[in-house]
Amino acid sequence: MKKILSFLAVLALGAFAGELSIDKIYAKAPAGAKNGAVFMVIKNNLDGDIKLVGAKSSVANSAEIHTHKKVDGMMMMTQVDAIDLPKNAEVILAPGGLHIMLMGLKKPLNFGDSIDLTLKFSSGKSVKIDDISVTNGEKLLFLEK
Ligand SMILES: [Cu+2]
Repeated sequence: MKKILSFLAVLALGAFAGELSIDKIYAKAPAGAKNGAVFMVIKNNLDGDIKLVGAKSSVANSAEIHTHKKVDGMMMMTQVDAIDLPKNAEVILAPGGLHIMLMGLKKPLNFGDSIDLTLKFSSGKSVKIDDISVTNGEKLLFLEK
């Protein structure tokens, strides 16, 4: 039986009716790495569009929103200002694509650790998520339902 990152946060954000759900959230950091990454699926069931505009975690000096872009035939990570979360859309943050980068880990993340992450949205609201599992990610079938 596979170990699955089970986590579901349902968030009511600001003036919008409805909710934003965050599912399948997990963190990953190679052994000894200075930086880590957090992945998740965000579904916008709010009445309007919203953006994810920032993040922070107590385990890292800062957190940035990253994506991957092909530069000279190689996939490179680049920072972006925000992630658009259109109404009714499901946005996937996954290895090789969008992710939250934990910059400057204060201590190494180990398999089985839990970390926190605060997500900041364009509505001005922030949401803190605790107990995000650290996995090595390798066996993770991220899109498995
Ligand atoms: Cu990154």
